[in-house]
Amino acid sequence: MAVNGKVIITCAVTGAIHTPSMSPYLPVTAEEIADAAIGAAEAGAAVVHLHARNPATGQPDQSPEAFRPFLEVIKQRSDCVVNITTGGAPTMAIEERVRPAATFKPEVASLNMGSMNFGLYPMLQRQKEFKHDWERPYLEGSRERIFKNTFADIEYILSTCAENGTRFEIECYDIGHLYTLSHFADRGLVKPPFFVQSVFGILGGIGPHPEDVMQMKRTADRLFGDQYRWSVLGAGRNQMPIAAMAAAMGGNVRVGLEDSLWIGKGQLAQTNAEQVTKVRQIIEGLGYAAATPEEARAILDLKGADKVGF
Ligand code: KMH
Ligand code: ZN
Repeated sequence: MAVNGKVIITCAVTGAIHTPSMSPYLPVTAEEIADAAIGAAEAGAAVVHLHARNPATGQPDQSPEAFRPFLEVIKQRSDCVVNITTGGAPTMAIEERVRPAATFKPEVASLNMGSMNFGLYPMLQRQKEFKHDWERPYLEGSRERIFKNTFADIEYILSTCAENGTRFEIECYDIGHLYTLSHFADRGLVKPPFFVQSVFGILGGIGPHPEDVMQMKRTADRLFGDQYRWSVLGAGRNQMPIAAMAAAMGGNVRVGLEDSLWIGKGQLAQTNAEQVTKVRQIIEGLGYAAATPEEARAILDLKGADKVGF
């Protein structure tokens, strides 16, 4: 499935799962996010998946104004594919979540394929001290919070971005989400090739067992045949094992501090680029090569960096 032996590495540099007290290396300011994205691209990531944070508190911030400064810098300094989150954070309303993608019309935006529990609270077991007031309630609140992505929410994102030529990183946290994608494909609301990002190891979604990875791929193969491009991400300590498993099966991979703060057991990653370098070594060890941004654009049928709104 790796097209011409090329594997697309996506790097998700900060996200909305981890909080600043968990790692001093988590990018927070626009400058840190831009540097992290550019460093990841230089290390071999063809795609950077981006969230924004409040520079003072590190709280997820989905205002277009928070995205603009790093989008402009990344565009000046790198030809990587920019992918803007529409997931934002589970605390946000759908109208707020779609605004950066609607405003900046990126080549790729994320699209989450189902409502689910999204358990961040187990991280409270190792994180006892917090720098900012919002962090503990944010993690604690995930016990009863739903990451809401109803059919209407998905339709709302698709229709809001419909005229922009943006394609989607379709986040599937369970087998059922593949069937939801199939439903939207049948209705003609998403067009192939589908960039399916299968997510393993989030508490509330499918687990990280090799059988889970296999079943995700088998089901996607059956539903979409050659009409999709498969990518995986493993949360936390599952990041590299899942990437290795999927790369060996011809899949594409996602790494980055959004998904895991670690580079080894008990060892924090100091940069996103470190994780990209590590996964690139795995890919090259298997006899594949990291796709360049231009190769990724061809594989995913993207509109091109000259057609974005930033
Ligand atoms: N945080 C990841 C598990 C999004 O931004 O739309 C999935 C994600 C969601 O990246
Ligand atoms: Zn994300």
